[in-house]
Amino acid sequence: MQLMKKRLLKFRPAVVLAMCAGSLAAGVAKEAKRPNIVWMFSDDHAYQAIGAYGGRFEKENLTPNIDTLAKEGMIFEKAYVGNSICAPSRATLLTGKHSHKNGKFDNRDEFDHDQPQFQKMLQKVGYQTAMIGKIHLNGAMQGFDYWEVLPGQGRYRNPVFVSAEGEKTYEGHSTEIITDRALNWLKTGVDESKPFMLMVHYKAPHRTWIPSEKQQKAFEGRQFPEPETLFDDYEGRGTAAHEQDMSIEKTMRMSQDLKKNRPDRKASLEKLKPEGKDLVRWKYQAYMQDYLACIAGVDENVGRILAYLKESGLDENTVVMYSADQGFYLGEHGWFDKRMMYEESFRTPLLARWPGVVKEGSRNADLVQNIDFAETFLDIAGAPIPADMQGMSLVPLLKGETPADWRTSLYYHYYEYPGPHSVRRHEGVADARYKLIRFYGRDVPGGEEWELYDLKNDPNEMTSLYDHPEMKERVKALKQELKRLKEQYEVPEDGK
Ligand code: SGN
Ligand code: CA
Repeated sequence: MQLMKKRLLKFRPAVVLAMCAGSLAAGVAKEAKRPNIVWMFSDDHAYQAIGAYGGRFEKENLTPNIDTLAKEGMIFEKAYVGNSICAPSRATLLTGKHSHKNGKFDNRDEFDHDQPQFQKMLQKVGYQTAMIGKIHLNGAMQGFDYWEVLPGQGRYRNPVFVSAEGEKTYEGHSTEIITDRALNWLKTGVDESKPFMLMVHYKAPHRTWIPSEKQQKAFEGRQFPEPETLFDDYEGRGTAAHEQDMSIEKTMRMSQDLKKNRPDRKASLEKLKPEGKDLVRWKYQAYMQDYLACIAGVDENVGRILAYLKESGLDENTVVMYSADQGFYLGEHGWFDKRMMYEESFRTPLLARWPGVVKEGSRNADLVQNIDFAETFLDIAGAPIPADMQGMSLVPLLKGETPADWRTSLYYHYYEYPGPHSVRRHEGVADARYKLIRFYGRDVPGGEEWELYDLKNDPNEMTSLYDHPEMKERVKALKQELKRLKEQYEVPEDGK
C-alpha cells in the first residue's frame, strides 16, 4: 500500500507536465521562471567543520559563506548518505539510487554512464546542465551540455581537467580553478533563454589535505579543540571498530599527510619532540590545520560564487545548495576517513537557499538521504520523476511542509572490503534515535556481528547495546525494519 502510494505520487509531476505540454510553446514566459540550480559539493567535508552546524569549531568562524546559506535558507540536521565513500556517493547523486541499483558499490567499480541520470532528464525538459570539478567516475559524462572534470581523485595543484574536447592543465590550486571554471561557464556559457543546473564539485578537503599557500599560512600553528573521543579504545564495540586502519595514531603518515618536512612542522617537531599521546595530539593539530585550511579555501570560493550570483541578479531565481559526498572523522574515535555507519561519516552536510520558497534561517530535522538529491533537482525543475528512483523529493521539506508519510528510517550499506582503511562490510538501519548495524563477511568473527546504539543517551556511539536484555524487543523491531527496507529498496542478499 505504501509502495503503491509512493509510485502514484512519483507520477504526479509527469501528469502535471503532460497537462501543460500543450501550452509549453505559449509558455515561454512561464518557462523562464523555472529556477536555476547551483549545486556546490565538496569531498569529505564533515558537518562538524561548518559553523552553522555548531559543535567544537563553531567559534573558529571557518565557514562564513556557507553559514550565509544557513542564515538565508535551510540547514538539514539529519542528512545522511547510503554508502559513505566517494564514487558510490556520486553515483547515487546522479541516479537517485542506492549502490546495488546503480552498480557503483565501491571506488573501484566502473560506473555505467548509459544508465538513467537526473541531468539527462533535466536536459529533456529544457534545462542547460554543467558539471565542473571532481566527479570520480571514469569515462565521458553524459547529460551535461558542458562538463570539465578532474580525472579520478584529481590533483590539488595544477589540476588536469578532462572534457569532451580532451585534457587541459590549469595552473593554481584546484579549489580556485574549479571556481574560476564555474564562473567562466556562468559568464560565457549560459543561454539566458533557459534555466540551468550547475554542479561545482571541489576536490578539497580530501586527503592529503593540501590548502592553498595563503590558507596554509593562515592556519599554521593554530590550535583547535580536541574531540572527546580522540583516545577511544573501542571497548564496547566489535571487531570493525577495533581493526580498522584509519587512526591518527597508527595510519596517518608523517610525511604525506602531516608534512613533517614543512618548515613550520619541522620546527615544531624539533622543539616539542612529542611522543605517545602527545604525538597523537600533535598529529591531530597538524591534521586539523591543513584540513580546516582546505575548508577555509572552499568557503572563500563558495563566497565567490555567491557574490557573482548576487552581482548578476541570478540569485533571485536560483536555488543554491551545498553538500558533501559524505561525512568525515576529525579525530572522533581517534580517526580520520569515513566508511563507517557511525554518525560522523554516515551524516553529511546539506544546506539550501531558495528565495521566496525556503524560509530564512530554517532548520529541518527530518531524515533525508543522498538518494533524495536527484529527485529534488527534478522536482525543482518540474520534471517527471521516474518511479524507479529510490529517494523522495526534498521540495516539500524546503517549503516547510513535511509530508505525513515522510520516512522514519534509513538504509545504509558499505561494501569496500578488503580495501583501504580496512573497514569491514556492513549494512544497517537508523531511525531518529536508534541505529542497528550488521558487520558481515570476511574477517568478521563468526561471519556477522551486530551493534546497536541509542543516540539519545550515547551520542558518541561508545557502547553497543545489542546484547543488553532490555533491548531485546528494540533489536527485534529494528531487524524487522531492516528487512522491510531491504525489500523496499530491493537489496539482494549481502548487496552484490
Ligand atoms: C585515497 C586516500 C584514502 C581515501 C581514499 C578514498 N589515500 O586512497 O585515505 O580513503 O582515497 O577516498 S591517499 O593517500 O591517496 O590520500 S574517496 O574520497 O575517494 O572515497
Ligand atoms: Ca569523499
